[in-house]
This record gives sequence, C-alpha cells and structure tokens, in this order.
Amino acid sequence: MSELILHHYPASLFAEKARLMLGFKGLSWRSVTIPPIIPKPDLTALTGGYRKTPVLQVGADIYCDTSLIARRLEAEKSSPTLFPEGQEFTAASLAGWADSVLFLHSVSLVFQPASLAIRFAKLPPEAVKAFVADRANLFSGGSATRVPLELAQYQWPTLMGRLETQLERNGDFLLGIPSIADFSVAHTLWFLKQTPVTAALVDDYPAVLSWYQRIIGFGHGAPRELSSADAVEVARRATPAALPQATLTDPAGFQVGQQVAVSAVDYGVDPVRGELVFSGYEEIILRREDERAGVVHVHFPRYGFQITTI
Ligand SMILES: N[C@@H](CCC(=O)N[C@@H](CS)C(=O)NCC(=O)O)C(=O)O
Repeated sequence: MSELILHHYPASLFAEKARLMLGFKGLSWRSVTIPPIIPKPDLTALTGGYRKTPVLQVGADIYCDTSLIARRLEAEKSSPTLFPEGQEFTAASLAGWADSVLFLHSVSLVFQPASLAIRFAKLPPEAVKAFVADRANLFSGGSATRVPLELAQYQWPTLMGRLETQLERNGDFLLGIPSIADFSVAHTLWFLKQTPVTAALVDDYPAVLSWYQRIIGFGHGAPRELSSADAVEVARRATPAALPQATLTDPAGFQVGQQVAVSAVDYGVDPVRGELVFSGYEEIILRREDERAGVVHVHFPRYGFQITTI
C-alpha cells in the first residue's frame, strides 16, 4: 500500500491542521518540506500548478486543500472519525467557516506590524521582501479580500466569545465529540499563538485555551522525512487509484473526458489543466501527465474550486 506523503513546511497553519488530523488518527506518514513561496518545482510537477500548502500525496494521487485531505485521511482510517455520524453537515460547515472567516481575521491580526517584526526578526531583509511580495500576489485574482486590521481587532471578541460560550457548555470538543471543526478552528488559533503579540487573543479565553491545548495534544502522528525529488519518483512509479463510482450529473454540464482547468476560487488561483475523470458531490479529479511525475490524478474539493473549459 502507498504511504501518505504530506508536502508542507513547519510555519504553515493549514499544514498544522493536516499534521494534527494525522496525529488524531494516529497515522504514520512521510514528510516532504516544501518552500513557503513560489517557485515550488517538485510540488508543481505533482499538482500541475496548485501551489498552496499543504498537499497530500498517496502514490500517484495528489490531494489539494485540507478539506479534501481530511476526507482522504478518513478513507485511510475511519476511526476516530473527523465527520461524526449525524453531524456531517455541521462539522464540515463549521470547518469551512473557520478556514475562511476565522482564518482571514487571524491573517490580518498576525500580519500587523508588531507581530510581523517578531516573526521576521531572524530573516534577512531580502527574504522578508520576497515573502511579502509572494503573499500580495497570492491574493490577486481571487474572491478573498483581506479583513482590515481594525475590523479584525474589533470583531475578534465576538468570534472568540461565541467559541468560549459553546466550549464552556458543550464539553471537551466543539460539537461535544471531536470533528474536523476542532482542527479547523485550532490551526487558526495556533497561528496566533506563535508570537506574544497575538497569543493573548487566544489566552484571554480560558475554555478556548484548555480546548486548544487538548487539540494540540493530539500531536502529529509518526512522520519520517522524504525528499521532494523522491516524492516525485514515488508518483512516477505508481498508478493512480481506481476512480470512485460517479453519482452526480454535473449541473454545469461538464463531462468526464473533457479537457478542463481547475482553480481555487478564493486565493492562490493558479489553474491546473487536465482531463476531468471524476466529478462528485465533494470531489473532482483531473488526470494529467507530467514529464517527471508521469500520469497522476489530482483531486480537488468541489466546493471552493471552479472548472473552466480549455
Ligand atoms: N483552503 C486551503 C488553504 C491553504 C493555505 O492557504 N495555505 C497557505 C499556507 S498556511 C498557503 O498556501 N500559503 C502560500 C504557500 O504556502 O505557498 C486548505 O485548506 O488547504
């Protein structure tokens, strides 16, 4: 059986969500460290252009976006579950809210000058300049807009106050039992916890703080390093897994077999081109042939990604 390979870097908060989900499920995995800014030639040999972090690889199958990575991990090991029975909609929707609304608030808070000064203190000025330029570009062409810092600061107590109340009353986890929602909220708060300037935005809420420590306590499972070149070689030697059975007639009329481009809607909208081989409720799959990686299937969530014909 193919190993789980996570392409990520330590400071990435969405990667932290994936690492914590791997820890929650007690999984072993291979860890490929990727650059935090473009170019990422070995990663894009696998994805075909998707550049966000993290990406999960299983042989010649490449999974983009943590909302879909969660479902792939669930398929790998169903228990403990990230999607508790009867709470599937609530768990996924709350996770989606955290990964967009809560995340964009925390980006503004973390990117305030006092916090950035600490985060960038050890980096040479050229590296800071390259990082800032990369992130400005990341947001161009997408639907997401930065929350102004003053607005993020002003609204933050409402978001945290609601979390605090729910956690005080609902037990150890957001929905009473663990779910993907816990990991989506926790990785965003993990981002704020990285410097003293923003850590208080979490620490001031005692029920949130003890819940946060519980989620972080799941750890990262058992990673073992792998080079990015070796990961490309793993894909080249593997054959993509059998496709799921189609159950959805695409409402936009896209047909399996068509050449299409898929891109994220919000930011990091770099398109991936290939043949549409599956279109389902949660997932779409493109087949692409890469000079180095060979034939790969690139999986995207349906929600939050758009298809165009080419
Ligand atoms: N919706 C995506 C968001 C991923 C994301 O925004 N990741 C950030 C890092 S935390 C990113 O890609 N930054 C640019 C980069 O790493 O190149 C997911 O759930 O995976």
